[in-house]
Amino acid sequence: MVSITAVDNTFRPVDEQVANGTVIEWKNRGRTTHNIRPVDGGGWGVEESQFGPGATYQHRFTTPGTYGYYCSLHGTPTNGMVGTIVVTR
Ligand SMILES: [Cu+2]
Repeated sequence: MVSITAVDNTFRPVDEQVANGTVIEWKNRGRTTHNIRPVDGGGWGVEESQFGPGATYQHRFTTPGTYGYYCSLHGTPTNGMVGTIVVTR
């Protein structure tokens, strides 16, 4: 499993590369609520109602590619609280 931390107001690390099939866990270590929204859709991610301080969210990507995401409360698809997952073969 690979861990990504959400703080106020960035994801750390911003860019992460994982092998296909790896579980990724995001943990909110900030004091405020965040969310995770995929830039290109796809049905993964978590809404702020489920991602308050201390909450975790896990997802496993099963298709290689580049997956951008962002927190819509503190960013846009291209700016602010954004991150990228690169899934390799
Ligand atoms: Cu946020």
